[in-house]
Amino acid sequence: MKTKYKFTFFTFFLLALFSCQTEDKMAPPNIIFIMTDDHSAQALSAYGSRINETPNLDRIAQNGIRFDRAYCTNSICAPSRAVILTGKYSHKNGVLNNSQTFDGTQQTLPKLMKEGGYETAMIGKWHLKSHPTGFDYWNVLPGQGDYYNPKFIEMGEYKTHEGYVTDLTTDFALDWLTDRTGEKPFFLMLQHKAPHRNWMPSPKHLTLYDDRDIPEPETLFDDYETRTVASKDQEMSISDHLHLSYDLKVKNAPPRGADWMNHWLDNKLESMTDKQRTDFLDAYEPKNEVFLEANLEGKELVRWKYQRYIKDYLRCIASVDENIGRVLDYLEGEGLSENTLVIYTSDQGFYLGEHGWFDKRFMYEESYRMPLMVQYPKKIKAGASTDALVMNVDFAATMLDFAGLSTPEDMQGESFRSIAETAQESENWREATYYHYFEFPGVHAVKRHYGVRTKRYKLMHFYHDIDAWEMYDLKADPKELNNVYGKAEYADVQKDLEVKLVEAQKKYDDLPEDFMPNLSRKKAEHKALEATYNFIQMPDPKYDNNFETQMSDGMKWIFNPYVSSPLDTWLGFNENDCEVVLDLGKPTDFEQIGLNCYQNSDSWIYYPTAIEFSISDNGKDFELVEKMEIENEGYKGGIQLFQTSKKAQKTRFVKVKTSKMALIPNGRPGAGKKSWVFVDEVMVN
Ligand code: SGN
Ligand code: CA
Repeated sequence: MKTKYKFTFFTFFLLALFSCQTEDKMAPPNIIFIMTDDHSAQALSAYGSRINETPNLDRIAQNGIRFDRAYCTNSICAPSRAVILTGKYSHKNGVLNNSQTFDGTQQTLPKLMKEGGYETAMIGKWHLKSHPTGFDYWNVLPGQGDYYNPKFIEMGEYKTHEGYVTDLTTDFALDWLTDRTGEKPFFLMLQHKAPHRNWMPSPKHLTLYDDRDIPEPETLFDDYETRTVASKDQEMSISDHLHLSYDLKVKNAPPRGADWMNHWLDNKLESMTDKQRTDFLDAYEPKNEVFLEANLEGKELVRWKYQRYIKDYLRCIASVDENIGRVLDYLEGEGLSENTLVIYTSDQGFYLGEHGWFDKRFMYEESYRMPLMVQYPKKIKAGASTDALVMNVDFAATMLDFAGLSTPEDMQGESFRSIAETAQESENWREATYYHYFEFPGVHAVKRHYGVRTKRYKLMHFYHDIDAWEMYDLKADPKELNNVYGKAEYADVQKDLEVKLVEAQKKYDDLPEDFMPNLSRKKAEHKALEATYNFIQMPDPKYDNNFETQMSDGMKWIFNPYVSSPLDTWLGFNENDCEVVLDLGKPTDFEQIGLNCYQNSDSWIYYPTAIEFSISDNGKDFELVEKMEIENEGYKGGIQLFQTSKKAQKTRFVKVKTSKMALIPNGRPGAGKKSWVFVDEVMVN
């Protein structure tokens, strides 16, 4: 009797275990990770938006769980993407700012998914410069991508598509989902460019909101009292930094011609079909005429700019909402919903006029916080929400966990699967998030800073060219208008946050003083450090940056803390090509010669189209080592060292000559004008 009972129980136990395992083994969830660009939680009705409705996106929260305290670790595009792909902070994955190239050879989430048996795809905005790795299929926008008739790079091949970017991105995703064999579970990263600056709505939504005013945020006219200089010195204010033509679509905003940014909108219009352009101008021009006529000033002008900005931003979101509705409908129609984990998020938050701003970067709530909604009907209860502190660095571990795959030791994020499934956090879940923003000097002039946030408080340290602290009691002051750092009544809280900050920096191995020198004055080692040199063609005096030493002083970094503008660390060539001869002083063994170049195609700075590297014993008769042709993939920004192939050789003189792009091509900022080549440092190794 006893034996029989034992046997039955044991069999039952085994069977249960077996069926459990086979169920999980046989049906790991499909995963769709949907990420928009710059979509703030304030513009989602699931988060109680005062300014718009997002019925389709809200479905995800209604079907699943809404995270109310999800945060990014570095509030800017490429870095956030790199964090999500690697499950590691910026200082570990190598993308500290938007100008760095992602090293696609490192361990990433898609690679682990693929190894774990998933069919993987990446469609939409990528923005990491190097081509995607770890995906069975990829079709991505080059750089930021265009709203109208965008180019995509499909598995390495450039193709231009007629249409609107949010529709096209969705079409490509649905095509991929439809064409799969279905033998494996899928992992799809679907990443929309919208609603990124310059906020160009689809033809369908051009006049949406024309019949109403959008409510203004309470802090539109913030005076930054009690805050440090960091919030006063930024360059992302609605009043001063939104461009009337490019950002706000006032085609004939004065002064025409004098302001080169006017060309940006012209270029965008030029790239449209006739029908698209007519619809676009018909929507804006009558309103623009009224605006120009009114000659607004002061607060009235700011209010007008806010309305134009926010309406265009929300119009872009309306298209995202409809298109994600298509994806959810597809899943439902195909019976895939039940076993598909759908995650909706954005790379960070965004200012929708709060503090008088647009853009992101600061650790203040509006740009620090990410929307995050997750549905997976099989495991996640509908209509749940949580205030657990989660971060984008946790996403990779969480998705692996849902997929039943293990998380590598060196990933820094932690899985929040059980929080998603139960809406409860365990006792030892984190008490504080950790943040670190690096891109300064840089566009929008937001100072470098790091900080911690608990459920109630936030401590921030701005560093680099300042040393300034801010602290907020988010319960008493959710809009972060009252900096309480150093206030006696908060002394204990401050002490506690300071301890948490040190702990976090230790835990994530992020010690600001460790990497600062790398970004600044660390000398590169190479064999031309002592070289003298002569320019055969001279740099343009507009950027007079030490012609005598710049090319061989071992300094080749863009982010130089001792200068105000990043361009000040480069030599610029506009009329001429860069042509320079270096004398190494004596015959020198070398394997490679290289030239470090900078590109920022928004500022008319392009990589050369070719570079010739030559050598000589006497400084007169030069022999060509290599002529390097440079194919420019997608333009935009970056720093690259162009080097000859490795080969043991000897020389005393080295000549480097670039071939510049003649005129900037149509469709690019500054089209038809001369381009610049920016170089810093000839490297001999
Ligand atoms: C561009 C934008 C900036 C924006 C950065 C970074 N200017 O430079 O406003 O902050 O991208 O955005 S624009 O005139 O080109 O639109 S990010 O999403 O890539 O981080
Ligand atoms: Ca972004």
